[in-house]
Amino acid sequence: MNFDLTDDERLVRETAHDFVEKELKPVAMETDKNHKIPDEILKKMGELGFFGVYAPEEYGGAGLSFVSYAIVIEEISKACASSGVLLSAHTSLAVNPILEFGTDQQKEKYLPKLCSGERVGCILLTEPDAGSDAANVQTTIEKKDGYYIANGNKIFVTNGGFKDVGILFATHDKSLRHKGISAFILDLDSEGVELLRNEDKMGIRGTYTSVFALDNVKIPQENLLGKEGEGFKIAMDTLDGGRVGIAAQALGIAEGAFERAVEYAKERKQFGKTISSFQAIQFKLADMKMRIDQAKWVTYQAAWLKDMKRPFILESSIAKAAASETATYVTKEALQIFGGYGYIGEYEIERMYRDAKITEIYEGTNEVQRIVIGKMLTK
Ligand code: COS
Repeated sequence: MNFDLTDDERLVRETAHDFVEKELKPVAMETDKNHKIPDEILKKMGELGFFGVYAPEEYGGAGLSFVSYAIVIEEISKACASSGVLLSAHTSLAVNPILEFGTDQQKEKYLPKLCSGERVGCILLTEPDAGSDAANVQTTIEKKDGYYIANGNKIFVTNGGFKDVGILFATHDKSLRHKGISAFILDLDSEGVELLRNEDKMGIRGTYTSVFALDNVKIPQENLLGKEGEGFKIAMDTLDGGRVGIAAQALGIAEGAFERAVEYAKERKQFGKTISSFQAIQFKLADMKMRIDQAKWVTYQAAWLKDMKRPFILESSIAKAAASETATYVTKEALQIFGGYGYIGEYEIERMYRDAKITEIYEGTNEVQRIVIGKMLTK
């Protein structure tokens, strides 16, 4: 068994780490306060290749492994969970389905601008009545005059506010449930696509979480992704990869909070000693570290299995649930170590605590992950 990263994976970690320390950390607080990732940060992440880490070079990607992609998300999320999920949703939920299910023409048309960061991708799957029950999609699609026509509502669209490119899921016949769904590449500047609002949220406040209405949106036939009726399979396969991205994001949040808690415990004095000398604090740090290392290896394992093109549905759900529960646990304990200072937000822990919670919810709640794990174990 070899736990070593490849040279490329080590290099991409160094590159991401360097960018985080010099450029991302200094603006992470303002990103949260202003509800916006600065444009220069998006531009720099594009130049560094972070928008297309594992897409092949022929489409403008960096041509690296899925493990490299997880490492980039992890490093970035140590400082800024908003930037982490922006990249994760873009890559896993838009670049990946085009790569895996797209035609050559679709790849040539959409991937270069997505991989450079010129356009930001998203997924339009969730609806008011189709959240965990993803097969209950109510957005309709019908063929008319050589086009597909979409009508319906989509919510919780991470990155939707960029209004660039989305992967849309819609049904030909609701009674068929998952067998009636198709997937499409949708240009979000198409007529009839209305961005109703970007939600105000508890955490990951630098990202857009958008609500759309689709009113007789004309989609060219060549934008069908895969075959008609294959949409649910595409959604599930897409989410399998996406869950590894969220695991990496959660892992990064946990590691970022842990690093700050250790530093603070070694500086903060009470009763004439640093608080790190108290066993109560050391036990907390030990428990946090144990949980982080467990989350780390299941996340890397799931990413590696995807690189090896081996089945990884079980492992991706385990990684997502384990890492997100680690993130909420570790940020809670870190905040406790910071005491009152953690609560007023002076030391970033307050933001990390808020950012962590969503990782237990999006890209399949942890209850859904347990359904997937349970089904895999008993089928
Ligand atoms: N990966 C690949 N295929 C999967 C899958 C997965 N993780 N989960 C289910 N499938 C396949 C099944 O194998 C089945 O295929 P066949 O029709 O060939 O047998 C098909 O999908 C339907 O499966 P199932 O009957 O289990 O579907 P359900 O409607 O009961 O839903 C859950 C299963 C709950 C697991 C699914 O709806 C889900 O993942 N929900 C959460 C959606 C989500 O994450 N939303 C957040 C989006 S954030 S952008």
